[in-house]
Amino acid sequence: MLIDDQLTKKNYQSIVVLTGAGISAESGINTFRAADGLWENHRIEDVASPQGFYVNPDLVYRFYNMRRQDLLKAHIQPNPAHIALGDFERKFNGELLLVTQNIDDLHERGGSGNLIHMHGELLKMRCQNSGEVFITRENFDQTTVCECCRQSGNLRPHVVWFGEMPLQMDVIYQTLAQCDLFISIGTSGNVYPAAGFVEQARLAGADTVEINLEPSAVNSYFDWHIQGKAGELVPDFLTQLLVAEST
Ligand code: BV8
Repeated sequence: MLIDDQLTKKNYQSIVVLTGAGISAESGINTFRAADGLWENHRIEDVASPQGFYVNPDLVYRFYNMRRQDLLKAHIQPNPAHIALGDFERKFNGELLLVTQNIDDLHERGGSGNLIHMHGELLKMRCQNSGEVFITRENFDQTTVCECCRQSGNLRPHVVWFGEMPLQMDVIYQTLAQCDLFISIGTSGNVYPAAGFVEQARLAGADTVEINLEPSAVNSYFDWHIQGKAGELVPDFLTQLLVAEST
């Protein structure tokens, strides 16, 4: 895979990587907007909004319990793109922040550490009364008792729904404001504020690269485009970046 030699000539010091559902597709996790996407079985507002949770909490608990049990199946493993990002984080001499829209744990299992789950995490639940967050690999619902309040009915998925504030936005915006390379991998660019990060990076003077199966909705904001599967493209791309950094 050729990448523009200009891109690898620079000695980048601060890289922000944004990932979306496309980076987990080759691990067997459905993307949202593909024909067999998650949303196809449900209207977004019914399963990924506070209103949907209020109207039909059981449907929403079931939706996330099903996705959690799917994620924990033995065949769902980090793919070469996740692993390459984990390796890159260890070998890159500059600063690297990985921001993911995904709520799976494949980046952690692929070795990434400096990671922000801006839309929350499937393997966590939150008490709406105390705000405390708990790790969970089990199903839970409104009958589940939280450890903090010792009563049922307070627990919800620790996931950011539409209309809710994504997590750690201050850190993300601060990092974007001083990055010199922004790499977007496997996202359709439909959901904000994540889809607007490329503009923030451009304002900071960063070079911008999109690695995606097809042009995203914000494709025109990127300097470079590498089209194809993340699992096939990301390892080579990051290797070439490291080689350029070391020369
Ligand atoms: C907020 C957790 C205020 C839940 C998710 C108009 C303008 C601006 C904003 C809005 C607007 N109208 C409404 C809004 C707000 C709304 C929004 O953006 N709506 C959209 C629908 C228009 N956003 C919000 O409500 C957000 N909050 O705005 O708060 C605010 C504003 C500014 C600053 C601070 C606060 C909260 C949104 C979070 C919603 N929660 N996830 C869950 O997972 O159940 S969103 C969910 O969907 C994902 O997290 C992800 O973000 C999104 C799916 O997007 P992708 O990851 O891109 O996945 P998709 O399937 O779409 O695309 C996959 C891509 O991969 C495709 O392009 C495909 O070609 C490619 N691909 C496939 N296979 C591969 C591949 N690429 C490479 N390799 C492969 N193998």
